Amino acid sequence: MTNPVITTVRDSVAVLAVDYPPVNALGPGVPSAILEAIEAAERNADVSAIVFMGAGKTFVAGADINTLERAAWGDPDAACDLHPLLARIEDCSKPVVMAIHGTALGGGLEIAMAGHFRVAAADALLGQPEVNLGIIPGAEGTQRLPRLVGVAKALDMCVTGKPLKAAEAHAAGLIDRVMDGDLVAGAVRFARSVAVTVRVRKTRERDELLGTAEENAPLFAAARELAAKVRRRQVAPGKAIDAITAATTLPFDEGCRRERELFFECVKGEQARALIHIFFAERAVTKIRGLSKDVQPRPISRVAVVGAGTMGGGIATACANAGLAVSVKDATRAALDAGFATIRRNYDATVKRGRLTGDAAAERIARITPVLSYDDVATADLVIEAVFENMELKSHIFRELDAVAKPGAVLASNTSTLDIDALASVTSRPEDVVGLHFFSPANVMRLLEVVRGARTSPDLLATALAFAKRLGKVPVVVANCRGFVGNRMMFPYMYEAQFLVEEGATPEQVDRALTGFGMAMGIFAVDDMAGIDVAWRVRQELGHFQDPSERRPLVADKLYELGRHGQKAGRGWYRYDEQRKPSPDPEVVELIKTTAREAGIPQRSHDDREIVERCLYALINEGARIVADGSVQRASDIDVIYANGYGFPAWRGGPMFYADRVGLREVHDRILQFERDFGPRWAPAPLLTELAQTNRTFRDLDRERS
Ligand code: T1G
Repeated sequence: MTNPVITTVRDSVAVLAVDYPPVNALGPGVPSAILEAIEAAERNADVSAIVFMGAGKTFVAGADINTLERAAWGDPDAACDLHPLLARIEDCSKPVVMAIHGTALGGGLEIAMAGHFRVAAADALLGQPEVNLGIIPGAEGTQRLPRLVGVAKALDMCVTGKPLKAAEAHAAGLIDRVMDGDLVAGAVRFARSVAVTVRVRKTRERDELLGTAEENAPLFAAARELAAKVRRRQVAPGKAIDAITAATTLPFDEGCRRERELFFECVKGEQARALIHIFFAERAVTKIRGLSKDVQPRPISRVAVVGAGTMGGGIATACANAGLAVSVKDATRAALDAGFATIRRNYDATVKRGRLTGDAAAERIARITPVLSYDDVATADLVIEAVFENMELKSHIFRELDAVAKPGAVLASNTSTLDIDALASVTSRPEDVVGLHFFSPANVMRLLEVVRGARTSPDLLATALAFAKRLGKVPVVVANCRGFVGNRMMFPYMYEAQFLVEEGATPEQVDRALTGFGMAMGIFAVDDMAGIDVAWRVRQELGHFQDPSERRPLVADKLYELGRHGQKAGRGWYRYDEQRKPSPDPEVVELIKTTAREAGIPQRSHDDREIVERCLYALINEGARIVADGSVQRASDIDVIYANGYGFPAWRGGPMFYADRVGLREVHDRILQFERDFGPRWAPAPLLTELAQTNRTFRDLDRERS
């Protein structure tokens, strides 16, 4: 291995650059190379100070998550101990200046905090994102961070995992200076000046911000509340709080030992496995079989959205937030005005919540141009159709787009159910057509299903992936199958929940069991939010329940006919007050009972286990069919879809990973039992049977195929 640390000397300052692409993570051999470079610079009589930085696009982005993964799966030695390195940096007799650009995350920030000074480029990000991986900072971050930024800020950073921008980090005391201009030159100048004038302080000896027990008690209580709110049911945030508590009550070395214990408790836990799985699964989604890295995406600078409704407005907002100029077209002035007013209202609400300044909101709104004609659409590099879910209307629009769009423009549809190939076929350029299935609210939800048509060209696909990244979304490429992937799986899950209530459970009991499992929302609450009418229409579009022998849910159609269309109507499966707070509705309970009586469905009680198993195994069984028919490239793609678009708890790793962890044999046996009890809708997916019988997991399958 070539030395991952490059040392150069500039004006008697040693500049140490970690060069370990792609993100300078602390892979095997990197910490020891840093340590050796520090010692060599300390020994070098021509060097008066040291600048430490990252080569390429970033500072150190943290511990190597590959080794953490190995540790999580049973090899605790894989998680390297950075203590000797950090102590060596902190005890260095020459000032060590950390020069940060890109991201200093996790172990990267922990190294930075062991330095004597920190300077950063204006666009740098600094954070302890370990909770995203189900773990806590494991290299003394919980001990040094509160010593630099105080207990409250350290708690916030370690519980939310959110990084600070350079200016915020400066205000918080985490860095000494934000550098304009050339970072290395600035850092070298800074190092030369501190080498002669400033007494070096070790972070571990700075105890003045640690507060008293009395001062800290309410901070810890608030942090636990925050954790319960933003990271419900997750173990790591509580352990991070425990570790920071140790920082305030124990001497530094003992605090570090306590942190290490808590770190290993997390690493060995099921949640770390699941969240690390999601981390790599999210990075795998853009590696598309047959799509070479050399395929260049088409440049996108102007976007046009056709349709100013909820989805169109959300997509336009997502584009404007990403700095793109976007026109929104609708057919009538009234529709356009209404759509634009909603966009404005949403921005106002964001400003009110303090998430955006008024100026920034105005700047973003100014990027959105409402238009009635196709003139602006004609100059767009990417057109996203987001009109009402109706084939005739969408085909009509695609014909118009084909006539006006410039050559090479991407023609995308935001359809959630319709056949992309059928839409492509009405144009003279099917290779330029792709589905971009956004999830509502489109400016918030991270998931983007990229629907690859039979003739979608490779560079168009690469363009869709690059565009998604630009919007900060997680794109998952799916085949043009009915309902695509997320919804195709959601329907059996939703129907099973409806069968459960028709057999005697109540919507709130089912929802409680599902949120108890960790789902962000119960399925009945989801149905009410998305609209009972929307689900009804999708059922018609997808032709569900055409086979008369198939058991079909009965109550949903009745709710639709009664105009109980969900939240927007103030009533659906639940009743909603002015604030859209749900409460159980006796009328619905009665309707369910009557319907079941008329249909002769026997009534009984259900425990939470049965509810969760029936709903989730319906989801997983369909997922197995999807993997088998190639509608996704890997099982883990489904996990990414469900964790980012359907409120599945990421700390359970997504539905396919969850099935693996339960054990595919057990899942399969239960499904066979359900088949005996409830009939052929529960026939196990052949792939599930195969994996269960050969004692393999979906994860094994992904590895075999990669
Ligand atoms: N380890 C190993 N590989 C990593 C990595 C890491 N820390 N970070 C990124 N990669 C790989 C990633 O898999 C992908 O690989 C490539 O780099 C580019 O990533 C002791 C316990 C840094 C902001 O959580 O947030 O430190 O797919 O596509 O959009 O307390 O990656 O190309 O083969 O995401 O430019 C804490 C995680 C670790 C940072 C860059 N650190 N990474 O984003 O590129 S725990 C993190 C990120 C820790 C200490 C502990 C992002 C990024 P491939 P990318 P990007």
